[in-house]
Amino acid sequence: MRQGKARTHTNIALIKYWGKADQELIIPMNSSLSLTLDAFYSETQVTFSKEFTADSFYLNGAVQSAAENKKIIQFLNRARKLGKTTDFAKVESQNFVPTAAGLASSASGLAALAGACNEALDLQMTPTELSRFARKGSGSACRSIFGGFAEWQKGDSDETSFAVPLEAAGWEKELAMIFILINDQQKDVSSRDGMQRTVETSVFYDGWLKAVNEDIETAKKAIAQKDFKLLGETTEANGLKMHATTLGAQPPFTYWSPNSLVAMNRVRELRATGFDCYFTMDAGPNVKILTKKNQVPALIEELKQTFSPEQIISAAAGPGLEIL
Ligand code: FM0
Repeated sequence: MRQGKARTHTNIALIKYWGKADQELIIPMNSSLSLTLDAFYSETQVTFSKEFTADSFYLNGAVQSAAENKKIIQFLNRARKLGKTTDFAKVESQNFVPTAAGLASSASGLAALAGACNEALDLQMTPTELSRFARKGSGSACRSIFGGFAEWQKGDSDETSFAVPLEAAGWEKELAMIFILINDQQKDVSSRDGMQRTVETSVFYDGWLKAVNEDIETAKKAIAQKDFKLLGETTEANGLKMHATTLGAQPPFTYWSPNSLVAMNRVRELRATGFDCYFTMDAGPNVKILTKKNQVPALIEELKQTFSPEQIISAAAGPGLEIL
């Protein structure tokens, strides 16, 4: 029996990954840039044993269905190949999310599984190799190997597509992200399906590709210069461009719900009154607000006029992969 356990934190993209050039290896169409957070994380233990007769996957103690197992089993197959074993595995994962709010993340889950497999099978991967490995489980997972800011450099092959940490001289510690949880719409198009549909059918996808490289460069410049306004404006605009592509897909779709728009408008209003705050959204209705840590208490007070306290969660920059 061989066992490994790891913890990784969720990351939120400021410049989004949206579209795959290679479905099997998860090579993206564009580079992306994220901030790893401290508030949400996964702890995953994997056990490989000759005694098991099948792979199994438990999330927060509950056995998962075949559909949820698919991603995990495909990933375990890659791990077995690298570790030259045919043993089945038991994966036990805990998601630490402040509320049951649909923030369970494949990014932190698959990154933790990559770290756990590395330990269990003694694969001795470097952080770069772990990022490549995690990428093949879920694209955004490759960025959660690192703390703080990370850039997933798209590359054009398995070898060249991985995340790198972005040095910010500690600036990330001054930043925060406030989550506004919007629960009024079921997530009915997964990020995986949504991005594929967009790449294949959206008449706006070319516009996305045209814009995103420049957004990455601008965001990196903003980080290097500790220019919050530039980083915020670039983040907000990039997220809106990603979401615009979904409206041009066939069939069209959107991740926005009425209350997402309420939250976005609130952020614009608060900005007009002097707060440093910008929003972004992923493949669901929640709105995430990039701000400065020292403005979080006052911002939360303001947000409570529109949203209930349970809908508001704040996070600061978090660490990279930890072996447990
Ligand atoms: O995180 O098909 O990693 O850059 O969150 O598993 O590779 O779940 F909503 C946009 C994340 C997509 C942007 O997609 O997809 C981002 C998104 P997979 P993911």
